[in-house]
Amino acid sequence: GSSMSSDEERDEYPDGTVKLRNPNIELMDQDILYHLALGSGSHDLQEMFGDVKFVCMGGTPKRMETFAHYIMAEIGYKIPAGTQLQDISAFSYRYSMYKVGPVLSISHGMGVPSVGILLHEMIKLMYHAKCKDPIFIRIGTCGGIGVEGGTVVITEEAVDGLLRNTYELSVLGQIVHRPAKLDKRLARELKSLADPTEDPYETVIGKTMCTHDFYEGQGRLDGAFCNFTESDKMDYLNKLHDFGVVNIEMESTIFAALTHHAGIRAAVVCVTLLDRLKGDQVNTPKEVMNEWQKRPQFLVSRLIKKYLSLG
Ligand code: R2B
Ligand code: URA
Repeated sequence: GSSMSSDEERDEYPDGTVKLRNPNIELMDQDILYHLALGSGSHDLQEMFGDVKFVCMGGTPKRMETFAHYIMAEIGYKIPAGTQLQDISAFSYRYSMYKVGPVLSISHGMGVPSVGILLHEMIKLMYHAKCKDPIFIRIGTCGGIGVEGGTVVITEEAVDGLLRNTYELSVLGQIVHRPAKLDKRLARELKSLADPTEDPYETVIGKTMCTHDFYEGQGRLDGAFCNFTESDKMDYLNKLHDFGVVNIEMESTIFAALTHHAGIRAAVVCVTLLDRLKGDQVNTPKEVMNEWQKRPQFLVSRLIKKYLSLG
């Protein structure tokens, strides 16, 4: 897009539409987006989604429904009187998707495989709908490292469990690596929208570690299994801390890698549910956690409003 700096090469058509790096798709007479309950043959995807500018994703259907209603009020979007926001992907029974004008709010489930399937289909949806310069943002939860519960963390770089800035998968029996790059400028812009005097919590920017497991994979002592000691755990978490890792979650590497590969600007904004240097169990009261989960939404809403008023 026009706002790209030259050092971050991304593949994108000059008009801002999303490039599919797969020659097979345009040769197919229709493309079924199975997990979204949508298809290029059964739906007019350009008519339905052509105006989308922001694709917001988060783990749970409830949070993303709440975000859809919140952003609707924030941007002053009106739906016809007497109608309600509908879950567009209800009949997939997999993900929930809400559309509020230029904003999509979609649940992605837990972990790399779940968000990966969704990303393939969302990137293809952007392509079929001919969306221009869409921005993808993950609004999530995470465990913090050395920050208080309720802190908002913007990811500057996603790393895997071996601290590599990459997404690794096997394809046809071979290991493939994709750089887990996020848009640094977008991350800084989000940080600039935090309000250190008004927001009663901190917003920080740092590295995010993405794991394939919540328990052993995140160095927890409280899973069904544990073959390491408390001091092994603390050595590891301290090493992460020294490396600049501020939070741990389960989707950021693939989210960064697939959006980057598709030439889509993307950001990850999560709220910490606890400080992993102090414990493993998530024991904050539900009401408090629900309040905390709105914090990334506030930040992303400020970004969306800023971009929409720029026209
Ligand atoms: C954060 O929270 C979930 C695990 O509890 C997972 O989806 C993640 O990244
Ligand atoms: N999500 C994670 O992946 N880890 C945590 O510790 C909390 C939420």
